[in-house]
Amino acid sequence: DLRPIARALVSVSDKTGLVDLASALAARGVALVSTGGTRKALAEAGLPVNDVADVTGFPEMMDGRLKTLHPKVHGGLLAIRENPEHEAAMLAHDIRPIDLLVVNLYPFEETLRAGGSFEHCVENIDIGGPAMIRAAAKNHDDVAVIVDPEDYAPFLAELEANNGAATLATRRRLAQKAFARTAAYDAAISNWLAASLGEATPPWRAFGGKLAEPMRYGENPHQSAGFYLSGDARFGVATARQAQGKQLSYNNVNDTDAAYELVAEFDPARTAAVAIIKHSNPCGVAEGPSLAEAYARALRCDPVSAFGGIVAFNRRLDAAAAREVVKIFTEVIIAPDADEEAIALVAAKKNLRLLLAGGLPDPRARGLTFRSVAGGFLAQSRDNAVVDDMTLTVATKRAPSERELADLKFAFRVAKHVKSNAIVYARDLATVGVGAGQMSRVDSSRVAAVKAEEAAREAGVTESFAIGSVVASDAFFPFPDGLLAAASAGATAVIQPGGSVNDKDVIAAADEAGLAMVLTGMRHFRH
Ligand code: 93A
Repeated sequence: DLRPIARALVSVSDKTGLVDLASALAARGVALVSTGGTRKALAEAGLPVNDVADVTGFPEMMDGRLKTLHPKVHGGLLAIRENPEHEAAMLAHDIRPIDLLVVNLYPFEETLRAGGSFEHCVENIDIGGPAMIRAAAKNHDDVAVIVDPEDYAPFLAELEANNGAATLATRRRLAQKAFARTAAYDAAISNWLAASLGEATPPWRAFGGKLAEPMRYGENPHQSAGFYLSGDARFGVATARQAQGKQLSYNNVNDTDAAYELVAEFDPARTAAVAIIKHSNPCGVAEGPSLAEAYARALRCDPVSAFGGIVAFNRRLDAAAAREVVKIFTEVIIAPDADEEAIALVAAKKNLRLLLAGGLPDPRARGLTFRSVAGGFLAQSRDNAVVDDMTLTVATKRAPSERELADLKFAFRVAKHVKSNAIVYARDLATVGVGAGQMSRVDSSRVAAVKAEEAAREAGVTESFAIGSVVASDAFFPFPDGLLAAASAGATAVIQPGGSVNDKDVIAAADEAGLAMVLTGMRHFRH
């Protein structure tokens, strides 16, 4: 049985919607109590309202710093209604219950935004308001608390539907919102004080971040940085431990993350796989019968760029693979685990960092990713789409051969982890040319083709590695040019999302060039 609201304390700085709310409450016979400015606004609207000073027996004093901080107010908010002891205390001290609290706080954030002086900001720190809000929210079993004018109308509708009472579900929801408001309010005050003390308040505090590792510097030496653990499983849980090597840098962590997310696309139960990353883009990815062989094939794609790279393995690192990796300067190795012998081989390179993650991330796992923008941040769900789950449609007259199809899937898997515009040439389950981060898709196609030629030259082969390859594009070809560039470089099959208004022309051009083309219906932009 819900008790109708009989008495409300209303104390608001933002008077939006105040008179409408109070009129509706008064019409229901709710007795109103208010602080100075609020009381004045209600009296001017012709509404019956009591002054809180008459309730407390104290005048507002000290520039309004003391208005509601009194047992007659807080007792009325905190008393448990069906508790004999509380009831006795109320009786003994002439405390009357308050069933509804409507408060919005001194505009501290607005004062700050308007560039108020230090003293003016201090004066706008509300003390009595948050105290009442927290009291009422704690006692939401008996009291409803409203901190946002947006909630007035729905609340009145609720009273209408429940004979003047609010349901427990509503009171609990309002209590949650009330605590969120006081938490945000106090955070704004503490951030402002920290800034005034010359301490930067890191925004990751907002995510409950915990400093895992301070870094010497950020992306560049003049930037400061740290690696934080999010403290919220929705952002993923970092498990890697550093087995050896010097301190990780900001770029190391960023690139290692990219490397490991990419190699995790390859199920270790099916195949060994290796990814070599530079500046967060892969410069070589390959599957193989063993990690050592996969590494050799990945390295062949762009041995020049691989220098100083990050190497990720999808299986426990063995000695044969470790022996190959230490031959060239490498910044970081990451793997789920490592053999004793492999660890010893890596240990011979004092600076080389070895991270053991314990497991692989699940590419299909849901999660959130963030990026900062001026004045805020963007959040989005993780790109957890996997080519094996996509419906591939053959768009051309020629369907890909079995071998081409395997390479197409491989290439699309890799393209997901290449910055857009992404073009990936692959042959025999290894990348042979990667075009990343170009502003036009046709440029990415050209870059990837050049890379495939250079890789062949490095290997002492005259024919471009692109010949007989397949090509993946992270998004549709808007025109036939990019596709034709791939065909003339030597690719025989194409995988891309499709969905361009020019698909017809692009498909016709593919047919003309004898290409087999499959559409995924899903794109993998990555910026
Ligand atoms: O200065 S306070 O922290 N001291 C108080 O006891 C107190 N009680 C309510 N500020 C206090 N308030 C705040 O006054 C409320 O949170 C509200 O923002 C404001 C309403 O004042 P008025 O009704 O005079 O406009």
